[in-house]
Amino acid sequence: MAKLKIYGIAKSRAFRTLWVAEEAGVAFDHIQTTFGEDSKQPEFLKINPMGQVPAIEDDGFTLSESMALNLYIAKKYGKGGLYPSDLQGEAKCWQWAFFAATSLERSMGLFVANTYVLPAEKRNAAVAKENLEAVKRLIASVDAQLAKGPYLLGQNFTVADLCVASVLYGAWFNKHDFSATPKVKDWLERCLTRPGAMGARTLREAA
Ligand SMILES: N[C@@H](CCC(=O)N[C@@H](CS)C(=O)NCC(=O)O)C(=O)O
Repeated sequence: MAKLKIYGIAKSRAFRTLWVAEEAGVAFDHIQTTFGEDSKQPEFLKINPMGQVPAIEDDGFTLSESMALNLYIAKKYGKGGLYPSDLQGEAKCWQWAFFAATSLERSMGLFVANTYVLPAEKRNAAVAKENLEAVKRLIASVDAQLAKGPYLLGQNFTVADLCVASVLYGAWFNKHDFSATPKVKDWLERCLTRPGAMGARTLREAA
C-alpha cells in the first residue's frame, strides 16, 4: 500500500492535516505544494480540481477540504479514541467540524480580511466589528461546552477538538485575548502542546 501523501505547505490549512496525521501516528509524505501557482498546475488539479490545499492521496484515493481530511484520517488511522466508535460520538465530531469551518472560520476570516488583509480602502469596519462580536460569541459557546468536561466530547481528546483548535490556532493563538473564556484558553494550550500538534507546529513555525 502506498504511503499517505499530504499536499500543502504547513503555513496553509494543511497544518490541520499534518496535525491529524501526527495524532493518528500514520506515516506520510509531505508534498509542500504552495497555494499560489503550484496548486493550479495540471498535475495538482488531478488531486484537487478546486486548486486548493490541503489535499491528500491515499493509495489512489484523493480527497480535499481540510475538515473532511481531518475526519477521514482520524477515522481510518486514529487509535485510542481520536475518532469515536459510536454513531453519536461520530456525529458530534461532524458537528464540531462544521462549526469550525462554517461558523468560526467564516467569521474569523471576515474579521481578519476587514482588519488586516484587504487594502485599507476596501476594509469595512462595520463588517469587522460584527464578525469580531460573532467570533466572541462562538468562542463563548465553546467555553460553555468545556464547562462540562476537559474536551469537547467529554474526558478525552478527539478529532472534534483538533478541528476547532486548529482553526483557532491559525489566526488567534498568541494574539486574541482569551481571558473572557478561561476554559478555552486552557484547553487550547493543552490541545496545541500535544506532541502531535507540536510536530505540525514545528513545520509551520519554521516555514
Ligand atoms: N474550505 C477549504 C479551503 C481551502 C483553501 O482556501 N486553501 C487555501 C490555502 S489555506 C488555498 O489553497 N488558496 C488558494 C486558492 O484558493 O486559490 C478547506 O478547508 O480545505
